[in-house]
Amino acid sequence: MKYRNDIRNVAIIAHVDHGKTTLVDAMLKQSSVFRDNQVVGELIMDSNALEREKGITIMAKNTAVLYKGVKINIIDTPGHADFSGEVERVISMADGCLLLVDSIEGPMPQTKFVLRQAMAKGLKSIVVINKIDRDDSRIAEVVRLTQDLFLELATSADQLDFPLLYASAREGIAVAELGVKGKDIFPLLDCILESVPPPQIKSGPFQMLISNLDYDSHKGRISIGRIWRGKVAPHDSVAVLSSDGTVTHYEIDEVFTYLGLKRLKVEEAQAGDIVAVTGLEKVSIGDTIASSDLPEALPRIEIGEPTIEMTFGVNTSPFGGREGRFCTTRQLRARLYRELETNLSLRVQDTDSPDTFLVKGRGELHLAILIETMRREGYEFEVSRPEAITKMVDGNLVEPVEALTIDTKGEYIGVLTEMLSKRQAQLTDMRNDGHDKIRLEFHIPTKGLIGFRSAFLTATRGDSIMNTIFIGYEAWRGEIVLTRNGALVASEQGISITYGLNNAQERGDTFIEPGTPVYEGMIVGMHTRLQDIPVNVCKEKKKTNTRSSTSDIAVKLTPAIRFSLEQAIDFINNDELVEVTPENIRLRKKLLTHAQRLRNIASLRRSIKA
Ligand SMILES: Nc1nc2c(ncn2[C@@H]2O[C@H](COP(=O)(O)OP(=O)(O)OP(=O)(O)O)[C@@H](O)[C@H]2O)c(=O)[nH]1
Ligand SMILES: [Mg+2]
Repeated sequence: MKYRNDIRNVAIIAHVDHGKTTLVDAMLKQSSVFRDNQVVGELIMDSNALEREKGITIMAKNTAVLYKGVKINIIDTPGHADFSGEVERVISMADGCLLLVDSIEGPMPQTKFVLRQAMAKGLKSIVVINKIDRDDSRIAEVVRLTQDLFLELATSADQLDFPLLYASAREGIAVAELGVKGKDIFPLLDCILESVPPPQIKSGPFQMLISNLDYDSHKGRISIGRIWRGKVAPHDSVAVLSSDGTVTHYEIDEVFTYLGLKRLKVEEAQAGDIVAVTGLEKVSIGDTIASSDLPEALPRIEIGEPTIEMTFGVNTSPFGGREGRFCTTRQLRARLYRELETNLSLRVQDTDSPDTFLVKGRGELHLAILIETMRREGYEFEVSRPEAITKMVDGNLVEPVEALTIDTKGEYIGVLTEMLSKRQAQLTDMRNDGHDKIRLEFHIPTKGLIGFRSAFLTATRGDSIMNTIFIGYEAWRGEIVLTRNGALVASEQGISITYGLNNAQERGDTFIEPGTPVYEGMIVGMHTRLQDIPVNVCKEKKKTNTRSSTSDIAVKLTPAIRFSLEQAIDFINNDELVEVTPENIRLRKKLLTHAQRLRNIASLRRSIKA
C-alpha cells in the first residue's frame, strides 16, 4: 500500500465551547496562509451570520494549512449535540482527530460521543487539553478523566496509545509537556505530522464520497469530499451514484483544493486529498462520484435518527402574507425539501394537510436554527410545539431518552431536582468538587426536556450550564402533565395601547409594547393563573368631559417580556403556534376566537367522559 506523505487529514472534535474553532484560528494565523497585513479576526471558520451571533459552530467546514511542506487539511466540527449529524457527515474524510478537552470542564457527554465516532471510523486520536491559561484549570484531573474515557471506549489496545498535548488556543500555544513555556502552536502541528497517518493511495479509477455541498452563483453546485481512489481533473467524465441506485453521468468542470480560507483551482487532484469539484448538478451528500469507467459506490454516510418533530405550516394568522417574501405552500415545501440536501439529520414529511409539513431534527436548537435561517431568507410560516418522536419496537411504544448534565451550585439542587422529577428525570450521578461546584447527571425522556431550558435558566438565574445528549430509546414512561400559566389572549384586532395593556398587566405579564398590531387570538401575555383569558389590549379609556384625576395621564407600564425564537418555541403549548416572519415572532392560539376555544374545551370534556 502506498501513502501520500505530503498530506494529513484531521478533524477537530470536542464538546461545545471547548475551543475547536479558536484552535483553528491559531493554526491558520501561524502557518502563514494570510498576508502579513491581512486583518482576519477571531473564530474565522464560524463564517455564517448565525454562527457569529451565537458564538457557536453550526456547520462543519474545511480549511487547510501548509506546514513543513505538508498540507494539513483541517475539518472544524460543531460541538453542540444538536449538530452531531455534522460530525457524522464529515468525520470519514479524516485519518486522525484532535480531541479537545477543556481543562476546567473535563470530558463532557459530547466528548464521549465524538470520540466514539472517531474510534469507530478508526481515526488516530491526539488529545489536546485546552484553556491551560485559565486560573481555575484542573489539568491533572482532566487528564485522568480523559484516560478513563479512552479506557471505557477503546476496542483495541493501540487506541489507548495517544499523544497528549496542552494548549491555550486563545494564546496560540501548545506544549507537549507541562511546565515548558509555550511560544507557538507548532508542537501541535509537529505532532499531527508524526502521529496522524498519511492518507493511503488506492490506485485505480477515480472515486470520491461527497461529504459537503456548497453553491456559487457562477459555478453552480460545488461538491466537496475526499478522493479515495485515483485522481480527478477538469473535463473528466464521471458518474454520480445516488442513494436510490440511479447513476447519472457528468463532465467535471473545475477542481479545487483548500488552502486557508481559499479554494485553489488545480489541474489535477489525487487520492488522499480533500477537494471541491463543479459541473455536477443533481448530487446529494453521501453520493459517490466515480470514474465513468468503473462506477462503484462507496459506503454511504450513516447519520443518527432525529428525536424531535414539529410542524411547519403556511402562516394562517390574519396577518399572514404581510411581512414575508416567500409565504406560499409551494415555496415553503420547496425550501424544506431543499434543506435535506445538506442538513443530513433532518427529515421532512408531507402531512394530511397540504399546507403543513412535519419536520424532524436532532433537538430544539437544530430546528430553531433552521427556522431562524429561513426567516432571514424572507420566509413566513407558523410552527407548532416540538414533540419527542416515539415509535413502536416489537409491539412496544418507545421514546427517546437523553443524558442531561447540569453544572450548578448547591443552592439550586432542590429546585432543579423538583422541576426535573416532574419531567420524569432520574438522577444518575451527583458530584461535588468541594468548592460548591456541583455536577448533576440525569436520564430524562426527550419529551421532558422540551420547554425545560427556559425554566432552567430562570430557576438558576442564568448561573448554571446544561447539556444533553441522546442515549437511546426506552419504554414509554407515560404522559408528562406540566401546567404552564394560561395565556392573555387578545380579544380584538387593532393596535395595542397603553390603557389596554395596563389593564392586561393587572392579570399577568405582557409580551408586547404599546403600538403593536394585534389580532384576535394572538397571545399578548401570560396570565397569573392557569386558564387562558381574553384581554382587550386595544381598548381606550372612556372619554369623559371632565378630567377625573391625574392618574390617567401617567400610566407606567412594566416593560414587555420579549421572547427570542427559542424561548417562544419553548413557551407554547399544544394548542398554540409560533408565527415566524422576517420581521416578527408572534405567539397565537391555534383556534383564534374565544367562542371556538370554548367549543373545543366542551367537546374535549365530552370525549373524556365518553
Ligand atoms: N481562556 C481561554 N479561552 C478559550 C481558549 N480557547 C477557546 N477559548 C474561549 O472559549 C470559547 C469557545 O471557543 P470556540 O473556539 O468557539 O469553541 P468551539 O469548540 O469551536 O465551540 P463550538 O464550535 O460551538 O462547539 C470562546 O469564548 C473562546 O474565546 C483558551 O485556550 N483559553
Ligand atoms: Mg466551533
